[in-house]
Amino acid sequence: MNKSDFPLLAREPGLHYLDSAATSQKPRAVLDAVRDVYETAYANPHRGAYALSVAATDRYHAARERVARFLGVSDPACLIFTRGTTESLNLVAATADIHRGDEIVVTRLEHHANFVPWQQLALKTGATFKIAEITEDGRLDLDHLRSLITPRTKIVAVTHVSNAIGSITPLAEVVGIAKGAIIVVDGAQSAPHMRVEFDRLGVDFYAFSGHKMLGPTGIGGLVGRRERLEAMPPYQTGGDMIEFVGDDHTTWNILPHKFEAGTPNLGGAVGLAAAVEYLDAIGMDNVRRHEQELTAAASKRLTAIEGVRVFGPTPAERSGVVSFTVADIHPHDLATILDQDGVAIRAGHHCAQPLIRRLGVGATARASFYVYNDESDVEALVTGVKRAQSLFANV
Ligand code: 7TS
Repeated sequence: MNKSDFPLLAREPGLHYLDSAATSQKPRAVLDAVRDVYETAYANPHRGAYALSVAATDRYHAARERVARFLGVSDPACLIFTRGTTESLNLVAATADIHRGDEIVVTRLEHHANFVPWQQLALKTGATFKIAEITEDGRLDLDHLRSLITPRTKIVAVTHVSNAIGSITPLAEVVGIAKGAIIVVDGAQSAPHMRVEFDRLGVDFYAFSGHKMLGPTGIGGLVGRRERLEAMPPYQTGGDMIEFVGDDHTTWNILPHKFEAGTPNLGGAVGLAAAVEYLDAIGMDNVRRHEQELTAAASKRLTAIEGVRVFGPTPAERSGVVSFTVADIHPHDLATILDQDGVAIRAGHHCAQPLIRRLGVGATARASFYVYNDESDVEALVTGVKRAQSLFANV
């Protein structure tokens, strides 16, 4: 956990990057891996019989196997590479077998990417769309979720970790409550920050984004249970995903190719494999512990400031996110003032408008931590918030 592994952070020693929930910085190992594959093994995977294309194909497969191992997926063919969480969730929603009278349950904690596709599918099909609410401290209300589940519940879409307030969903309990339904997990904020073993989760689908876990943009994935993936129709059609194309019909390639139409993102996949290698070298339990320490310290120090309200459950039940408001200062103004101190946070609704509405605020300020953050970032955040208060006190 060394800032010097991250070229951008090393170049900008005055930067306190606290927006890793939006996207993470990249270690040199990832940048080198991407460059290396383009310089030494670049051709279109699966296409050519020539040695270079075989090398590219091998790199692509090896990347899939490496990422699958990181996520506890024993069958790498069940890991579909996509552009990221948004595409993965849209893939599941677009191919889901949903009809009028079926019921879809989402939660109040969802990012728009795991809310809007289901809402729109319900509107299109005539299915019923239900929202499981949260407790006062911002955790999924399991009793309310239980009350929504009926024999007609086909889909339960739930985030593993809220990007807006950091709440961690107890997936084992959700699985117990929602048995019989297809459980779709948004893992965008869990894959980067905690140990995830898909095979043990008991869920049907798990979506994640590479760029939030030290990898490149434009790569991510969907992990699914084999029987579910086999039963689903393709999402996109075109090159590579076919077995046979007749004049009047087409048959599909085997997994994972059935869901990977078109030229794959070789550089992205190789970069993501290097990212998970880097995370594994730290150890995901250490990543989680480190973030928890910083989150707890930041929450404690911010809460001690008059006028500051921190959202979400206790740091132990939260990932590395501190979402807060400061009385009489709009989060956007706060973010602008912090930026003058080199502190980069996000302000707004965090693509979770249904949740932010429920919290009764228009927006929050959000600081999010990752492997390269340390106490100096917490210090800069707290100092910046105090400076903003003194600036506003004088207007
Ligand atoms: N789901 C969650 C929980 C997320 O946090 C995000 C991105 C997405 C889905 C979408 O991921 P993408 O890689 O497909 O864009 N979250 C944020 C955020 O909190 N600030 O900027 C992006």
